[in-house]
Amino acid sequence: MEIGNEFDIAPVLRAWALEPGLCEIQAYGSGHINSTFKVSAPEEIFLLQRINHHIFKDVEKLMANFSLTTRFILNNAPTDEPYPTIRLISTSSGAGFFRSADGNYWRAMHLLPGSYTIDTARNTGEAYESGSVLGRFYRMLQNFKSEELFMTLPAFHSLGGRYRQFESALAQADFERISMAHEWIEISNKLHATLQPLGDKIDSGYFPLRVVHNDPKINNILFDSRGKGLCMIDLDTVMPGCLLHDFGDAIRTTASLSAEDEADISLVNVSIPLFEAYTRGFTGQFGNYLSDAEKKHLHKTPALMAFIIGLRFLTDFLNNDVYYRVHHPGHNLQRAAAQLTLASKMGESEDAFARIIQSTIQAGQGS
Ligand code: GN1
Ligand code: MG
Repeated sequence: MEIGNEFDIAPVLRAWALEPGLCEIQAYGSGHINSTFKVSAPEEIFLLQRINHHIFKDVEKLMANFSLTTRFILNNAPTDEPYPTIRLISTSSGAGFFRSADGNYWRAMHLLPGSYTIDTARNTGEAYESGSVLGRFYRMLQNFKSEELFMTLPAFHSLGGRYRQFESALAQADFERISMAHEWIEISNKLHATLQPLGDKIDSGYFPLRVVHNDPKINNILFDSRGKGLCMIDLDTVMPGCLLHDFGDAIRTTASLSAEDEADISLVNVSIPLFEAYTRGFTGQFGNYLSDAEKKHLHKTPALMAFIIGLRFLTDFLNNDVYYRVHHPGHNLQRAAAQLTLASKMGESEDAFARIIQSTIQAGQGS
């Protein structure tokens, strides 16, 4: 990717007192919203990220959430259990981010040497580590007061809200896009009817309000060079919310055998061994803190989250791709098809999920 064509990077590097001619820049990661670059500067290799302020409309508040949570973790992580959360690099004037003359917002973060991310779990060890990292992240933030955080994206995972956005996209979409998406619109309506009771229960405030990540998909877990899970990354959506959304989102990406945008939907399937490993890792760290209501509903959340994400991709397709970065025409529809297929498969697996959750928690494999 030619960064120079998209953004004027030189003033950004200078804000960190770097000489642009001495830095090598490469596109990094697979996020759909922000733009991330790996910068190899003479003294350090680090990450530079453009925050998408069309989506994160209040960057000051987003950065305040980021600083509050990472500072809390750094100050409170037990010494016998280090949790190396991501850390910001201040600009040379001491600010947490830089606003360039073209109106873009940038921040820099340390890159832990040798660390890496993955887009799908390649074995049960990686799934276990991923679950364990999410559980540790929650424990690190257990005593953090959620009222201190700004609600930067209100109703982020509200099924009711997302369904209304889908309905209004459908009401104004092009005829051509509606006919291309026809099958997936029908499937969405059926999935909505099945999943609405759980969505409404969450939206009604039935479950505990906690500090949650809101985007704990597998590529937001950082691993060290030996394959050990280190920490959660991409903290932009950390807000007060419902743990069930996180568990479901993690499972939709960790216990699925295919990519989020798998083009061949016959390959979209659920892996029970990967589910079991993730759940063991997660409950091992956080099983003792789950409420009874949470325990009773965890098994239904992978279908719910695959549906919510699939519906959002479909909505964006109907809106002519204004939200997620797409890599080819029809990409959002392809993503929607994969996630809506996955939602059905996750739903078919929920009895197996329930048994595994119950036995994992009962075995107390965790605490
Ligand atoms: C977006 O940008 P990225 O890839 O971290 C989205 C998440 C979705 C995810 C689907 C702010 O996250 O909610 O789950 O795509 N983030 C936002 O992969 O909408
Ligand atoms: Mg994200």
